[in-house]
Amino acid sequence: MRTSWDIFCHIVDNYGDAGVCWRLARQLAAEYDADVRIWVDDLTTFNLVSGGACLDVSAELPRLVDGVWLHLWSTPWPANVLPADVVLETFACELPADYVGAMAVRELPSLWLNLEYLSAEEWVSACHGLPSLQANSLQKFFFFPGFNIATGGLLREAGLLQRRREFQRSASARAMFLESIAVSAVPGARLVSLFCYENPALSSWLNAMSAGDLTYHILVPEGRVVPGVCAWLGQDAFKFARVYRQGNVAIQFIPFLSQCDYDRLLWNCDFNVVRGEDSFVRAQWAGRPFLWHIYPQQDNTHLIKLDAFLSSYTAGLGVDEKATLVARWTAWNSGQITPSGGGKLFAGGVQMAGHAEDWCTSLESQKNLAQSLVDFYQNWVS
Ligand code: TRH
Repeated sequence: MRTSWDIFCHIVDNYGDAGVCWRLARQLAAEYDADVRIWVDDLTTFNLVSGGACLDVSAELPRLVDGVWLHLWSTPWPANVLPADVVLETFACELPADYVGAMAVRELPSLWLNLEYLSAEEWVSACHGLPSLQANSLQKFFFFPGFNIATGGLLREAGLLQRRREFQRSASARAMFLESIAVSAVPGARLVSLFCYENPALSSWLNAMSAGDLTYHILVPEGRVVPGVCAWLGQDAFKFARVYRQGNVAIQFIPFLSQCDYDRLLWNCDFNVVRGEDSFVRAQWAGRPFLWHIYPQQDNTHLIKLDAFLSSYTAGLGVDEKATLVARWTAWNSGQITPSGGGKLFAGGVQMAGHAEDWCTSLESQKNLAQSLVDFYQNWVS
């Protein structure tokens, strides 16, 4: 019997909530023969991230897309929905009360999991998989993605790294991809993708790169950093495909890509600036040096998360490389001007490129998040 899954996705802001849920839903359906429904409360954002899964957002739902039933999470909650075997409440979104009530009265109650935010902090391993008793006698389990085997792991589709490595070995595949997004690489330039939040220090970093001795070709997908980049270029607006030059920096704006194409962009670039959660993970699977713009939180609590990741990520680096990387990531995330040597910021260097691949390989031996969820359910049932 196929296991049924309901994934509840409340889109708080940006694209990460939709990005994580959609990726996971498709993987469960494609690789684990699961019957998956995804309940989404903001179809416009979801549409963008899912590459147009519901193109006409007003069209009738539910609809089967990539093996997943896409539903609108509407209020009031429809009375006739029977809960699934496994219920994923993502990022602490609150499930409809009627649905929770129905979970409790199933013959075998649903397994209720709260899929948490990603963090490398130490306490995560201790809390992963812990139950919390709810008012209706159901248990809710905290499920933490993470970077070690005591956590639920990271989202990683079957064969992803093999596809990535083949792509990176094939000059023609890389060239064809760039052509498909109307980018012609500037000869001799380091290719960089820039997907981050607004940053008061952006212009100081771009100044340093443009005055440095390396050449950069920076690709900027549509998003929150675009106005800052336009301001640095002295442009009120931008045109896709046009190459804007300033000193040693060439900049091109590109449309928001499908998740698959965004992966290829990361694989193609020598250096990636990523943010939030999902693009941060995909940059690690790309095996290329990167800079993480962490999602800013109140009272700078995000800096604790940043330090936790840095201490794992830099563990295999030499003292100097570690100090440089930590200084740059911390400065970027604190909105400070680029530390000295900023012109080489995105170069990475051979050593950093090797480190990024080693890090990816070390994570590869971990169970992926979808598999961990499936195993958790199997253990719970038995
Ligand atoms: O967009 P993000 O900042 O998202 C989130 C949310 O803010 C969320 O509330 C918060 O909890 C979380 O960060 C930490 O960054 P993220 O997570 O990287 O999500 C971006 C998604 O967009 C990811 O799935 C990749 C995808 N993407 C594309 O599909 N195409 C693109 O061209 C780009 C640039 C991104």
